[in-house]
Amino acid sequence: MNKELNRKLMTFCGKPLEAASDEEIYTALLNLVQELGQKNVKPVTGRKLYYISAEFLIGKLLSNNLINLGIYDDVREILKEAGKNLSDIEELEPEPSLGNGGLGRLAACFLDSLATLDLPGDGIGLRYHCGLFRQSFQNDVQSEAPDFWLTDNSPAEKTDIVYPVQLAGKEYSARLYKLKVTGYNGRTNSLNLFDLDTVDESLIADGISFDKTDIEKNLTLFLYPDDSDEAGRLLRIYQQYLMVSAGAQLILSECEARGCDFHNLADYAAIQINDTHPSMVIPELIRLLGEKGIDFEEAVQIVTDTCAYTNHTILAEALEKWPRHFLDQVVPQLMPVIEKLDALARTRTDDESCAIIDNWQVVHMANMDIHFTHSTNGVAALHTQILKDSELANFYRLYPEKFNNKTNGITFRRWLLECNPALAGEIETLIGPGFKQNADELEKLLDFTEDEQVLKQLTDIKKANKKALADWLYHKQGVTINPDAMFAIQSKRLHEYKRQQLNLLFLIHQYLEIKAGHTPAVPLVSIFGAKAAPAYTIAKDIIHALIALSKVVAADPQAAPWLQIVFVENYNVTAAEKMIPACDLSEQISLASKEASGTGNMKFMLNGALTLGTMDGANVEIAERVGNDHIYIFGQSSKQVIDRYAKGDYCSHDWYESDPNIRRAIDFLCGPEMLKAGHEENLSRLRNELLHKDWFQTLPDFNAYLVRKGQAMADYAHSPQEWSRKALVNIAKAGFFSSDRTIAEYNRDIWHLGK
Ligand code: Z16
Repeated sequence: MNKELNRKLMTFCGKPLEAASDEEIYTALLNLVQELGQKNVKPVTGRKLYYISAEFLIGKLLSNNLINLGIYDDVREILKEAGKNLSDIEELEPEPSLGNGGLGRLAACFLDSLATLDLPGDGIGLRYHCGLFRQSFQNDVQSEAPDFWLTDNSPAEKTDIVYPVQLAGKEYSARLYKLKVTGYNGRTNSLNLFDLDTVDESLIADGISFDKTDIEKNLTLFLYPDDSDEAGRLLRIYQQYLMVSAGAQLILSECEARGCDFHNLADYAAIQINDTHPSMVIPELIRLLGEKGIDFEEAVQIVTDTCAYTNHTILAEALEKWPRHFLDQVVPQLMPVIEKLDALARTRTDDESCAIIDNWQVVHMANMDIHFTHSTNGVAALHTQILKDSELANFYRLYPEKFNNKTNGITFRRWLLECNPALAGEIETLIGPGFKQNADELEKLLDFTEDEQVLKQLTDIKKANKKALADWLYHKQGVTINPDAMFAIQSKRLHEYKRQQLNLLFLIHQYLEIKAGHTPAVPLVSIFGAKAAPAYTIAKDIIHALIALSKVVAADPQAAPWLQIVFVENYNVTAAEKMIPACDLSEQISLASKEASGTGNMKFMLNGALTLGTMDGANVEIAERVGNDHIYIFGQSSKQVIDRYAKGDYCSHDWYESDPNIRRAIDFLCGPEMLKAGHEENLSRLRNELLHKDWFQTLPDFNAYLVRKGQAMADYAHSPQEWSRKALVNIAKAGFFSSDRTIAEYNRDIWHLGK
């Protein structure tokens, strides 16, 4: 194998490896991976899945492909013999950040698991020219720049396949690009990405702003352009329709080629609608089936049997609704269909809250999904329960049989084998390689919970990962952190419901306690990674406050040895792969009921961090599996939160008045030290928000958070061995959170692929 590989690489390089540059080797490796992946393309029989999603946060592909093809170690050795370093070559690869966060990364994990489980399942999405913006801190405030990822040897291959798409009455040509997705010991599927040939990157002006009216040139420039003005919101509808119309045409033509006569579409295709962004695929398919001569009623049945919908949030702002005149303008050809669907839905219920077009002429995409698909699922047990009990209770009464739960998962290939080879190697030594394909085998690790040598080994691996993170941070940002400290990490999108501000208040409290002579049980390095939506002012203020606080603490010789705060710039998949293996304490502190699932929580657990979290999303299922002695749970329950919202009498100012710790921390935000380190405008806006609004009930959970985090720090300091034992239990119990399990459940209950 080694010889053959070596020869192949040299052929692709056109010269001996020793003489090739890292760029040339990178291109050669891409070719190699593509050629080998191609061999695993398999014919499709029976039903095939199309996972339609506005986001696929795939991250770098090279290493992942090498691992899934089983040649990572061989390639690394061959390069090493030639004096080359595979990680230098990995550095060259641009990261495709075609997603915002959890939803996009979930889609990428699902593609990996589909291919690994040998299931026929492709993705359909958009070929954005720039992924999520590149974040930097200018004057300690977030600034956004475009993130071009398409290089000359982009792995997404251009095809000759082009579909016509009507936007605002004008015809455009959507071109298909194909990115191969190779599973671990599995098959190769495709991620189908659509784009217009006419899109013009030179349109991008200052930062990430551009002329939003010139559709032909701007349609796929960015992932989710700023939607704070009307032109931006319209652009989002243009993007979505390009994706679903081209996607629907692709699905119909592939099925027809396999013998489908369209009446039996549901025997050939299963379509999963990821949040409401692809919802227009429902009326679009009905419209296209109409063109093939199928009447409305039958088309509705076909589409309902083919499509299923996943809900990823209960936050109202994320459930898309469009003023009807937007749709009239962009997709007039869909409006007659949507009107008929609305009329049909109204024959099934007279509950106004279930209408598709409401009395104010607003079109509710999620309502259309639930009426006209056969399955609606939530993404964690608690989330699905809340959908049934409150958010979608009216729909649950109407269609109880449609509702089901599919708890999220993550691919262990990227989030263990690739990002933490030392831990993966140790696990393999202990229990053999079976866990790579059957994650439940991780439970065999429970045999070692009393084995001191194994526990020590785990501690050493964590320590080495912490040193590697410290080195990486030093090179990237010039900060020096203490690898002997406890590392607590909160990395996820910046949002008030995720409550980075609660962590901020804790850190202020901790600083003030140190100043008062109360040193903590262990030095703490508190690490953040988070991007804020460009128009989300308070989120940007929270970033600013954390950076200002980090400067205050770093400049204080009394506090600096005990507390360090680091905000990692431009958090993305690549950064996550460095940070997660180095974490001791995983911060999952959303307001109970608000985080639908979370998937970072699973990645940290798998890499041997203990969770400090609320009873929210999948944290609940983590707690259930590891038991209360192996997780730090705190705060209000989702029921208490929902009741408090229902009563409507939460007043953060009362908490400020009655609790001296809260008052001290909030006042510090605008005290002299912070004003010297930061900007008054940002800091006082944040203080006012906490004092007078605090929509996500930070203050009622403040003391419980203090106590629980203090306890975690004391435990960590008290016995490294006991901490390591708890970490081992977490790893052993992580098997359930493999996306292989999630995909197997979708297939069993919803898709029935290949049948
Ligand atoms: C997103 O990332 C999520 C939900 C949503 O409606 C839109 C986007 Cl872009 C996230 C949830 O917040 C998170 O709890 C969940 O784990 C993730 O989707 C995957 O389901």
